[in-house]
Amino acid sequence: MDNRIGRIVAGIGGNYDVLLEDGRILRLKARGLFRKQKITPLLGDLVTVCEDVSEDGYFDRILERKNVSVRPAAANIDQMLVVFAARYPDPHFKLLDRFLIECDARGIPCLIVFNKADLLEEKDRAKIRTILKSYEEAGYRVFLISTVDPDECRRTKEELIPFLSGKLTIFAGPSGVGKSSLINLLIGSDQETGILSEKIARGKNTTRHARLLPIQEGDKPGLIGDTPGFSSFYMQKLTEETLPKAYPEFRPFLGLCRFTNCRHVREEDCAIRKAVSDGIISRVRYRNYLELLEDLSYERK
Ligand SMILES: Nc1nc2c(ncn2[C@@H]2O[C@H](COP(=O)(O)OP(=O)(O)OP(=O)(O)O)[C@@H](O)[C@H]2O)c(=O)[nH]1
Ligand SMILES: [Mg+2]
Ligand SMILES: [Zn+2]
Repeated sequence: MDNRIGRIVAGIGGNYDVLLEDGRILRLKARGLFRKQKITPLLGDLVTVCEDVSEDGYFDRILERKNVSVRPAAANIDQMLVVFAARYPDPHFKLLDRFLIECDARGIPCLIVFNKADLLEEKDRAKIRTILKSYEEAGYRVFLISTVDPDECRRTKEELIPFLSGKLTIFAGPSGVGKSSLINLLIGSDQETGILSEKIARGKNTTRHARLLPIQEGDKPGLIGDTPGFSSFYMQKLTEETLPKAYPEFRPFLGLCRFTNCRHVREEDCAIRKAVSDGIISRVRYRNYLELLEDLSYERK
């Protein structure tokens, strides 16, 4: 019998595909104490594998997790690559902020990708660039890419691959934005992709199950996770009080408002509002903040 560490790369109806260091993938069952403790194995979990030739293989221990994300559910993530379409479906910035904030609270860094740049008309392009800049100023890496235009494809690969090398990266974002298309472009795989329903420009949830795939390009091998699209995002780790701190570009101004309990909405001598009108904090991000604040006070009621 053999005992070693592997990583869960997929879960399929009670079985798990586990990637070993030598590159083999075994389909295993879960055994062991963690099941009594109601701990569900997650994508990305490191497990101790028992490969028994006389029996089906299994794993019996889950190693301590570095972090956990809820949607998509995964563990030990080095970073999220959150994908939105620049158009079709139009980007939903509040949803993006919800996602970024929850990841920040969980200690998971995020890269932001806007796909389908080929669909932008000249005037939209300028608009989206301004918005992208506001995310860059907030400290995020932002990429505007396309998976169909050949020149853009080459550039996309060149730009993204160095960031994926040696890491476990989960691709997340709404349905139909091109997560699977991008993964196919990056690793030449054959993930199923789906057309959008025309009327509402919404994806049809083509990817049903999350799976981690090896990416060999770059300096070191990495893993990238294709996941089903989401349409909403519930922030478990956030309250009205902690929301302002969740905006990195707000942090230098917190504590400078006239009122210590300032919510930065309509209060006088508000340092955040001043930074917005001075052009230091972007209006897009501030507007998202106001909407999220409203959502949170509504969710609390
Ligand atoms: N014009 C254009 N279309 C794209 C681009 N990338 C993907 N698409 C199209 O967008 C549609 C959805 O792509 P998918 O890759 O299936 O999207 P997904 O994010 O994996 O969607 P789910 O699996 O449902 O979450 C497909 O029809 C793709 O051909 C792009 O860069 N430009
Ligand atoms: Mg997909
Ligand atoms: Zn204020």
